[in-house]
Amino acid sequence: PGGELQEYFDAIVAADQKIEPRDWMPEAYRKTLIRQIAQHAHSEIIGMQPEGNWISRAPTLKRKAILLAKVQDEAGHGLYLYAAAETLGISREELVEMLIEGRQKYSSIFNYPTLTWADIGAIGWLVDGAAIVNQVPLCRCSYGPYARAMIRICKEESFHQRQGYEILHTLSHGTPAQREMAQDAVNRWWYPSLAMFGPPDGDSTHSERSMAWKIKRFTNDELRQRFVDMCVQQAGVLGLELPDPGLRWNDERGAHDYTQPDYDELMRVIKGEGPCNRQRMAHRRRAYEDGAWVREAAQKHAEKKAARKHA
Ligand code: FAQ
Repeated sequence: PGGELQEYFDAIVAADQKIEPRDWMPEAYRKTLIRQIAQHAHSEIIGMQPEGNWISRAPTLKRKAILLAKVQDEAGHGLYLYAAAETLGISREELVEMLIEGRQKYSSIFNYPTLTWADIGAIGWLVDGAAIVNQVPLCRCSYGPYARAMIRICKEESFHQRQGYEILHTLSHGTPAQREMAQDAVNRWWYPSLAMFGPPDGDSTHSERSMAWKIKRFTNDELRQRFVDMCVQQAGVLGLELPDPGLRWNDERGAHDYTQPDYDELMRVIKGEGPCNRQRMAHRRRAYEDGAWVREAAQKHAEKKAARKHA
């Protein structure tokens, strides 16, 4: 329908160049990007909760400072991403409201509880690890503002992963009880981390279109496989086991065979029935309501300033 404009759009995508906010784009491309970037931004903000749970209980002052900085980084990632979504013609206010009203999603992974300090290690190693595997290809996404936000985010995400890896390494080389705590955390976070990559390719409704538009560069299953292969080697160095008896190297495929996560569980968690969905949303809503006076004050201040300028 776009005729010449559509042709120009297709040529930019085919040439691996970037679509920028003022370029013409198909409505469905815009919608998909808003959906994915918003979901990504919400994940960063909701993702602050499971870790925030441990800031006051981190075992040393140094670890507390590191965790505090990490959670602040996540707030920053959320802001870069909301800003990227805003370039598509939607306001931050609308996006936040859609989250609060449950009309937009956030990642399934943040609906699981952080029961021990080792969970902070497992989140850093596995959840941030999965996030990096998913996000490095997004640095080459066809939409400029999203791709550029991803470059900064991936750099910080690499620190986050090292931070988690180091926590687990310390615990797994500590007392038997600490080792056991590290192993227990890995046991609980492994399959939910695999599920972060989304449904298997056959059930992924958006993959085909998003790949054609070069928003996604690899399918959900391709990235999941890459993550498994990476973790096997790192688990060896950590001296921890991945909780999958079916995990073994397949010479023919040049990759590890592994047990798939429970995708029915993923669907239940996405629909709001995970262990912490209600708690996460209630907390987010409360924070939004508690912040109303700040937004109102900022608005009034901006209005006064503008009135003074025109006077
Ligand atoms: N959770 O057709 P597809 C982080 C939905 S990392 C919830 O395959 P698509 C860093 C999907 O939206 C986490 N929903 O979809 C951090 C769709 O539903 P819809 C955030 C999921 O988009 C670390 C339906 O299922 N990262 O925050 C999930 O092509 C530590 C069908 O799926 C990103 O968002 C799921 N796991 O592929 C922060 C990365 N999987 O919208 C704090 C960017 C699928 O039609 C602490 N996003 N769904 O109603 C992506 O790469 C993609 O959106 C995928 C899904 C790969 C997640």
